Amino acid sequence: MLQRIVPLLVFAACAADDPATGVSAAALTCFHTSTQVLCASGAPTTLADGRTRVEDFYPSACFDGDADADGTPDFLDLDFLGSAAASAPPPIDAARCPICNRGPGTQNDFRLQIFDTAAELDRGKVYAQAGAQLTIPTPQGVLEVVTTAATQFDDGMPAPGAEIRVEGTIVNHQVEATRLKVLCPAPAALPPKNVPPGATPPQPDPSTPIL
Ligand SMILES: [Ca+2]
Repeated sequence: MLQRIVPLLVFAACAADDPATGVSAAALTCFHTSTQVLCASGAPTTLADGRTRVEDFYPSACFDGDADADGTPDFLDLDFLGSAAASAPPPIDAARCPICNRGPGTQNDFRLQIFDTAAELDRGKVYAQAGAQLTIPTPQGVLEVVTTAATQFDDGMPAPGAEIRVEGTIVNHQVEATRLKVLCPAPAALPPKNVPPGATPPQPDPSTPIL
C-alpha cells in the first residue's frame, strides 16, 4: 500500500506551489488597461518589474497559464475550454488571473443565440474596448458589441477583462446592446506606464468579425 501512495505524494509535491513563496509557474503575465488586456510571455521573474510589482497591482496585473501554448492566457482562451489541461485544477497562485464562475456555463464558455436580428450573448469576455465598442472573441471570430445611451447596464460597466451577458439587436454587423449585465467585473485599469513594453494583446484566432 505504501508503494502505491508514495508516487502520488511525489506527484503532488511536484504539482503544488512552493509553500514558502506561493509561486507557481506562469506562462504569461497579463495586464488590464482601460482599452485592452495585454500579456507578456515568460516567467514573472523575467519581467523588468518583477513579481513583487505584479502582486502590488493584482488583479489588474496577474499571472496565468497557457495550456495550448498559443499565446492566449487560459483565462481568455476559448480553445482552453474542454481541453485536458482545463480539467486539471490550475496551480494555486495568489496572483493567478481571477476565474469567473458567475452566470450560465463556466468561464470561457462562449454562448451566443441569434434569432433574425435579435442577439443574445449569454456569456462572453471583453478583450478590448474602444469607447462604446466592445470586442468579444468567439470560436469563429470576433463579435463586436456597441452600447448606446439607451443601453440598460446591470451590475456595473464593462471593461477589458470583464465577463458579460448582452441582449440586443444586430445593426451594421454589430450587436447594439439594449441590456448588458456584468457577470464578473474587470480589474481596475492600469496606467499604460505600468505595462511592460513587451506585453501585447492576445490575438483571437480567427480574428474576423462573425456578423
Ligand atoms: Ca492559450
